[in-house]
Amino acid sequence: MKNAELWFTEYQSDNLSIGLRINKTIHSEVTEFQTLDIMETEQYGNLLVLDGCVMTTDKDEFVYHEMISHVPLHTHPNPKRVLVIGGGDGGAIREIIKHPSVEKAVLAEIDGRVIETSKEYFPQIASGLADPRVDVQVTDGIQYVKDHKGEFDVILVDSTDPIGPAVGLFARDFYQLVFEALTDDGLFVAQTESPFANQKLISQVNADIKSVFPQTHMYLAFIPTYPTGMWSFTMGSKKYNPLQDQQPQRVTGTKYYSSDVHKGAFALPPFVQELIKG
Ligand code: AG3
Repeated sequence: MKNAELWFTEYQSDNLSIGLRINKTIHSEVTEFQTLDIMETEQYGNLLVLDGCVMTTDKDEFVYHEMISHVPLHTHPNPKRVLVIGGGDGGAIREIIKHPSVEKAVLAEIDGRVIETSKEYFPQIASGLADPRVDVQVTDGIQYVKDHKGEFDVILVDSTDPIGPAVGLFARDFYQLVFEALTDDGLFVAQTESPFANQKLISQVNADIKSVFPQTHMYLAFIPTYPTGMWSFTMGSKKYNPLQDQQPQRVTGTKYYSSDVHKGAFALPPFVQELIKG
């Protein structure tokens, strides 16, 4: 017989949960900002959990990290300076530095423990953090963008849900600061939750980004371990349009991203269009 049945459950809402069978808990701590747990799951390899929410797993992380990175980086014709806010596991950074044009990638993560434990237990995800072009800053992302006006071609907001340390990253004032931290033709992408589970939030975020950026575009990806599996990302852009200005694929070996997926990701089902039509 196998060992006793241990399950991790994320309660995604009052009425919804996801369960993953776990072999063991590898690490658990309460950091200055949140609870942090790492478990070994039967289905998806190692699992990173912050404040009870699935952040990433070894086996499906590629979807999220490729899609949050390669869509904006194949929209901008020549991205040189890129900033990631949050994203302490390093997955977005790993994808960003695959782009030959990138000269500098800054990670602004508020919780240094996420970075340290990811290096230890998710070495393939955190691998890019050691690259000489990468500047790791353990700092508040909001303060970081305030202090760096006009510096970045692309900014990615790889945050947790809008609770705890990430609340301020889902606010109009923050999008304004992101706008100001970008170059004149810059663009940004934020992870913006599930069109099934977070409808109000998506409508609000879309309206807020629209009020700051000349262009707002939403796209989708399928992420099996996130609430409902259907996940949205929202791009605010000063100049480039992700479809009209789409660049030929510059990175090889992607498992989810392709030029066709890039195009297709912006095709939104009518019920999703409805959420952002305001
Ligand atoms: N950032 C987005 C996680 C949101 C998932 N929400 C949830 N499980 N309720 C993930 C960080 C990956 N770099």
